[in-house]
Amino acid sequence: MKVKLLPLAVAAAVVGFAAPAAAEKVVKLGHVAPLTGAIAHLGKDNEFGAKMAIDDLNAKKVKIGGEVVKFELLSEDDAGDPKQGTAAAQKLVDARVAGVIGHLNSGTTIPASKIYHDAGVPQISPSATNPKYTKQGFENVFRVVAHDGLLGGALGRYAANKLKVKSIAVIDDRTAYGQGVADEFAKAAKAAGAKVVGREYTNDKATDFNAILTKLKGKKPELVFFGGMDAVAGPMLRQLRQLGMDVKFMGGDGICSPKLAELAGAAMKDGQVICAEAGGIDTALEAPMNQWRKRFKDKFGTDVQIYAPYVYDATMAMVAAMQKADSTDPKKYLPVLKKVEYKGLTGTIAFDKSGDIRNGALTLYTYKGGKREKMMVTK
Ligand code: ABU
Repeated sequence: MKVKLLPLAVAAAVVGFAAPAAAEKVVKLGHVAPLTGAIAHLGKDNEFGAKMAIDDLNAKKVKIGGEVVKFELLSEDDAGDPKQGTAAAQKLVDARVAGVIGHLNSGTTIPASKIYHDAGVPQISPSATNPKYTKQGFENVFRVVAHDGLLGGALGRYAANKLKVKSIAVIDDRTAYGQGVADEFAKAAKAAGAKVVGREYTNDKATDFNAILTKLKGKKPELVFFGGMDAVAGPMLRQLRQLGMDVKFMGGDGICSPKLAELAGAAMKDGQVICAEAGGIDTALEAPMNQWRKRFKDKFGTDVQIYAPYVYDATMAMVAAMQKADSTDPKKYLPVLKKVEYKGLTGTIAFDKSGDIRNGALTLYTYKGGKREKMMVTK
């Protein structure tokens, strides 16, 4: 007797069981940030941005190459340390990720980029701002925020032209980011007529600044600029107050978090601190951004710190390029990513020849009543 085989779906309907869902193709995406240590709150912020993007993409059941893709996030902790950064990069390359969103710090992003470059893995940093990252001639590296040349330059001009300060002291934490942004700030402030009366150095783990602040106090600066992160800036603000130094305090995106107000406590006076995020949105994008921030808080139980929306957009732009190329193979989607024009939460993600964001904006903030307050968006 000849047995007639029914297609599986028909057979399932006949005998009353559900047919298995169409097979999903798993595509791994890497994310790296410091998830431990003094700036773990910023690393978690970035990681949550990546998780939100992956969950949204998986809910949409994105089809690439005729298959539904299930994105899997491989999130690594580099603790903000260059050596751990390269180890994390190698781990992701070995796991055959299709792309990487990260790292958070310039000091980890730059050395890790060589590993991704050699492996042909596209990398988008959502927050590393040192210009060197995109100046290496690597065709696989991108950044969705403005670089330190723009950031430090705008802050330097603001200090001299708008705040009209004449004497400035500059401190940096000797990291790739801190040193770079402080140099750019000093260059722009001097060009705009201010005088740098003192230059001091610390490190990204320091908590005691009495020696350098006492030295600077003698030079009577009207403003102190700090190139470094919020975890160091907070205690520095407390010690400035203890020393009776009534100065304006400026810094780049690394200090520009809601957490800074908590770290500085009552030592931070209203309007004393001015910082800039290396991104900014037009008024038309404010409502969707606010809705997204609410969704973020509902999902993770915490407010956005700085760059979670940029991580989200970086992930979405990478996947938009995969969809357009109809492939998750880096060789096929990288050329499309170079030309991507993804309309995201933070604006249009499109890159220049070196991989930097086109038309990168900056947002200046101050703090009042312990809350970060937007002053202006500038391009
Ligand atoms: N851009 C500020 C923090 C990250 C970094 O560039 O090191």
